[in-house]
Amino acid sequence: MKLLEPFGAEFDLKSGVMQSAKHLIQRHLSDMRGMYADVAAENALLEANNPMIYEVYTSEVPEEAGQVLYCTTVIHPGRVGDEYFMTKGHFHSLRDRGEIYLGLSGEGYLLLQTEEGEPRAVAMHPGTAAYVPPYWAHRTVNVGKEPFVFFAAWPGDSGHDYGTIEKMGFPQILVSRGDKPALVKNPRFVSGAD
Ligand code: S6P
Ligand code: ZN
Repeated sequence: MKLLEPFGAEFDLKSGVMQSAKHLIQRHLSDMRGMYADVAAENALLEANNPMIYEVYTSEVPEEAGQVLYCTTVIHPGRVGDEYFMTKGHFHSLRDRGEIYLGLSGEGYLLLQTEEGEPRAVAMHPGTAAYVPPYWAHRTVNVGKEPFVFFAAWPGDSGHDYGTIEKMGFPQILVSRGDKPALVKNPRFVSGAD
């Protein structure tokens, strides 16, 4: 067995920038078509400037059982219509793999759901360790005016299932009501149990 060398990776606690990042993933609105509730607002933004919604700095750890993967995610501030910018969201391919998030800067929410569409929401601030238990799909949302930045760590063999969320959406969405975040029913949600 070949041992992996221990190492320290530097990253900026406010911006989330990881110096040694293996990849920088940048997701624009066009990468998540159909995920926001307001179709007209989505189309208008796509035509106007197709904004960058979020960025992920990924580690160089191999995606194997026994390893612990980590990354930082930066969700930019903004909205599609009333709905705040968010990540695509996913289940882990191996459903019994959990995850831990640590809020670094900005204000956000972790939205979760079970396979049956049971929803939960956890507010995240700098210093919040938000726990994603096994079997819960997860998506993060920036409800503030600054970038929302968090660190994540999860088992190396988890994998990502985006397809199920592309079909279902999440039962709840976060929208701006009087400049404050409000959790409301997602009109486009398709229950997995149906
Ligand atoms: C990975 C973990 C996060 C997300 C990242 C982007 O298991 O949950 O690192 O990958 O926040 O979100 P998404 O839904 O596009 O992967
Ligand atoms: Zn995950």
